[in-house]
Amino acid sequence: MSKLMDRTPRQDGYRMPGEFETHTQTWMLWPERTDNWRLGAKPAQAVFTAVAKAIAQFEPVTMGVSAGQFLNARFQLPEHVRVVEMSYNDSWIRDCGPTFVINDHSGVRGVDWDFNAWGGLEGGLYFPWDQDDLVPQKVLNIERKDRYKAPLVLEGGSIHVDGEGTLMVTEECLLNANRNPQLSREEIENYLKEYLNVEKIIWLGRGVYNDETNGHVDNLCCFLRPSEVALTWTDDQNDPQYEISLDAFQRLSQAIDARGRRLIVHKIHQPDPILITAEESGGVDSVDGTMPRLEGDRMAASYINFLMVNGGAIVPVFNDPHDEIALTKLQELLPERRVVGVYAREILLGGGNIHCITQQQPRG
Ligand code: KQY
Repeated sequence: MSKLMDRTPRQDGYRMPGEFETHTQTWMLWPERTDNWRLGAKPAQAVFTAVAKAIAQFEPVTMGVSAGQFLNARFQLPEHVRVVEMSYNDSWIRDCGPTFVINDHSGVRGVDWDFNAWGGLEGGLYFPWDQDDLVPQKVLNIERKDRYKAPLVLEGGSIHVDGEGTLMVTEECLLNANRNPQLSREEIENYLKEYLNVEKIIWLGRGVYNDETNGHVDNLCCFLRPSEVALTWTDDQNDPQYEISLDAFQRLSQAIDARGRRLIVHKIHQPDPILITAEESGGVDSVDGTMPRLEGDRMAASYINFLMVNGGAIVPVFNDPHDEIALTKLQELLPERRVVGVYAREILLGGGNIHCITQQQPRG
């Protein structure tokens, strides 16, 4: 059974582990809404299948699927991917799913944040989001894991931890008036400390240029291991991303983590600007209240939006000259893992990438 806890993870000795720690599985949600995924979501389903297969080489995968898509997903996915029926509004389980926390005695529990589709009625990406908001309860019920209900709006893609007391976030997202306008920066920090069990919060400024999540950190920067981070970068000083990455680099270079260490910052050069084509834009159903996909809009492409799995890293690639450089560099930086590239333009067209469509469940 899954109990609702009336304390906090910190009070109970639970912490959010680094993504690089061991997982029991990764969760995903099958894409189907046609106002976000072009051509009836068929191209996206093929790429989600490729991502699930890539992850399943390293650890088990569970895919949540609506009743209407159950047979189709079961048919497309390999047998060793577990498929469970679930309702949800869209397939971004990084953001709407639970954040798992662990203790030193093999305990695993989940934090259930409030979810408002990246901004609610003030710039959110779709309406309604009520089923997304129930995903943590459903996942934790299936896994029989106890649940902490955190009293703030937050998406999993807006936090990255080192598992040793340090958290990285962006001001653009966490201090955005469309998330928790009633809370001060200090109150937000206090909740993060309680629910993730961290002591030190590194505040970066803005996220990746044109990121519709209001600058999630998981597209900008991630921990490779404690005290070592990878940051999306561009050498082009005329690119709007340049200032954003430079500011993040400077903040990271001056930061001290929870254990008193300075960070090593690795730059991963972004792909060339990727724009939505007329054909891609034309394949998306137009619906009031859902963010439109317009021809010529620049997408927030970054290699940092990858997922670490047991012994591997699943990295988005874009058929861009920088792909090979990014994969080679990440492989050098992660010698203990096998780096696998997955062509991910279809996920990018939906507004995120591989990290955003996955949620790891740590072993504890
Ligand atoms: O990047 C993400 N974490 C999610 C983006 C959501 C896009 C919804 N259209």
